[in-house]
Amino acid sequence: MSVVGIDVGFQNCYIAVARSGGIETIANEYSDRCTPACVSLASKNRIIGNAAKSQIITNFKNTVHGFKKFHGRAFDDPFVQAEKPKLPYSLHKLANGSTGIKVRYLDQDKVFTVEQITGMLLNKLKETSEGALKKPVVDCVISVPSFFTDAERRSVLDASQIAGLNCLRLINDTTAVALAYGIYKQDLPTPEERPRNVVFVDIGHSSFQVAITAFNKGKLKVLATAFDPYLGGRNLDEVLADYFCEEFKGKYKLNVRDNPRALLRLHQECEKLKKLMSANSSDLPLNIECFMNDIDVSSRMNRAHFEDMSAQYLMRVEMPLKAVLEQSKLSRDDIYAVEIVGGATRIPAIKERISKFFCKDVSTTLNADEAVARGCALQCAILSPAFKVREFSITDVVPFPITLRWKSPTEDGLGECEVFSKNHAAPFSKVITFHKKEPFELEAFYSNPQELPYPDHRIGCFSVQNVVPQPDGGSSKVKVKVRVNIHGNFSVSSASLIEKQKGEGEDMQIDLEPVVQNEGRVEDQVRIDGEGTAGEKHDPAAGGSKAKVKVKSVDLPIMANNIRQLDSSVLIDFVEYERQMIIQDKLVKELNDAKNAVEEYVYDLRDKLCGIYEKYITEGDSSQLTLMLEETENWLYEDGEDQPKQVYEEKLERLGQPIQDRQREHEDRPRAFEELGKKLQLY
Ligand code: ATP
Ligand code: K
Ligand code: MG
Repeated sequence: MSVVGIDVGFQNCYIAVARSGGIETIANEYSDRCTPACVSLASKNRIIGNAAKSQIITNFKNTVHGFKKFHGRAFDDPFVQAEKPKLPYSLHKLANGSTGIKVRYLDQDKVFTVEQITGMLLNKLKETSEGALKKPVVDCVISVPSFFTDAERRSVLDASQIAGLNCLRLINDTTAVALAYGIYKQDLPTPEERPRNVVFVDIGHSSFQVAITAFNKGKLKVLATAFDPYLGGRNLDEVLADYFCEEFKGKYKLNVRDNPRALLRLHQECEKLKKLMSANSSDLPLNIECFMNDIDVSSRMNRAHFEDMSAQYLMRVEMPLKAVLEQSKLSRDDIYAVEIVGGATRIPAIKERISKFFCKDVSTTLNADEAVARGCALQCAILSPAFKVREFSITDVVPFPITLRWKSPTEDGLGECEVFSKNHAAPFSKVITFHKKEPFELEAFYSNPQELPYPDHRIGCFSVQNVVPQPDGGSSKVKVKVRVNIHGNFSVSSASLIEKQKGEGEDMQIDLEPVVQNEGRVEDQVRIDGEGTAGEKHDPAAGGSKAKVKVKSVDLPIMANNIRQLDSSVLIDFVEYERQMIIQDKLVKELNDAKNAVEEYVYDLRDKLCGIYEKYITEGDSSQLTLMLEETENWLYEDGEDQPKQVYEEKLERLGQPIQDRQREHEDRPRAFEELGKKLQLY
């Protein structure tokens, strides 16, 4: 079993694994621990991660980045529509209304779903971790923003399945950070003592999240979360880019906005400049050669000016901090530390504002880039039976309250009940009792549409089937279990009908109204810690009546409708399609390797002919060989540009032949030849 944690950022992804005695952030094939969230589609293959990032400019129409927040969103979603004009690639409305990404792939127009694109990225990260662990990777934990709604979470889970991953938990970014912070702390208060309250702030490229977490020995409990889902480092890149666009319009008469390639380059340069300004308050240059219409552009910027222009964004830093503190009902004095992570917390003006709000220096004891991935890996280790970690319990919160609604014989014909209040503990299950004579529907939705960073507050519809009246014609007691699971997804997870046995009934009052035993009755709350114990029910109400009356419980089927998730048949097709694309990529890689081997051989032998082989080869032979190498090189750029793998392999063999022949002729087999012989055997 693999223990892998994946931080899928809007811009940057990190992987941490559990390996001999610890959690380790691992590097990819470029020796880079950061893998850009970037997927480039080409005429023969896909290019993902670091190599894709370098395609952003050259193949901008088919290089997909900045797609994380399209998960679970319709094409007509206001957020998607607002992003669309800023993207260098095209979006496309899919038949089911969701957001598709339109690119050229294998010389054809192709529309991918966002689940497929993230699936590609996750597959790349999976391969990287397999390379590091030297074994297949299936189980993992993946991070999501704490403000992701049901639909967005389901969409990320679908993506993980497309990549062949088994996601044990979608964990909120800030919860992962809290785990990475707390699990190794030796000096946490005992469970009887007052907890240690720590604030975690994560500001990345696209969003701002904050959580207040209470720690005691062996456990962490998230008290509250808050966010600005639309505030991150990228807003500040845009501020700079907007400024320079205007400046270049006047100074160089350049309309940068009309040139996607130039605009992308400007954005990249602005991001570099922004990072430089974090460490340097003096005037800094911006120079881009051959920027547009063969013109070199240059300008200057400094921190004070930058902060001035960014005021509208910097102003927003305080709001989530205020919200989280209020919700937690703590005062500033109750806060032990404010830990900051995420790239954008390196910006001095942002750091200052956080520090000023809490009247405390911010702490940077965690690795700002890797803490989320490390927390994910720790959570994976905790959930994995194959791995031993210290006991640590994690209680997260429900960020947006959830309400159930049903038809009822009341005045307005509807009954409703908020089943999960804001910041309710999660994962969690509750049992609700209804009195019904026939099958009924429960509609689930987020209670406060106005606070939701998502345009549709509906979660789904759950119909409880096979409900029948009691033999005497009265209503049956139906116990329904609602649940926010380990991924933060809501469902009506089970239902059962309580059949009264003989010996009671007539004298019992039948309530025609659906009765909801809500939160007020603590004994009806059932805490579920993991997926495995879902079947367990602790219901003293039923237990109490059992003493007097015999009851039999019959499980009822539940049909879930309008849940925003890929159909299982579609998912199966996507899994298969991903597999085909992996094979295609592998074939292209092998082909490229075979071609590169010929090229390398040419360069290598040419070097050696004027080097170590010089004294063993006659001048005639040498010039004959040199000619042959030259011919091969030309061939590689012309007819040999695009050949099947076999052609390159044969070519390499033929190239090696004359050397092998000479080698055989040579009596005392000098070492150089022996080495060469060995090398040739490799092919
Ligand atoms: P998200 O969390 O929104 O999904 P992410 O996880 O990909 O995004 P991070 O890797 O945490 O984001 O942060 C990336 C952002 O941080 C970028 O906007 C980057 O420019 C910015 N950043 C990184 N280092 C610095 C720095 N030294 N100064 C200013 N900004 C920085
Ligand atoms: K990240
Ligand atoms: Mg992040």
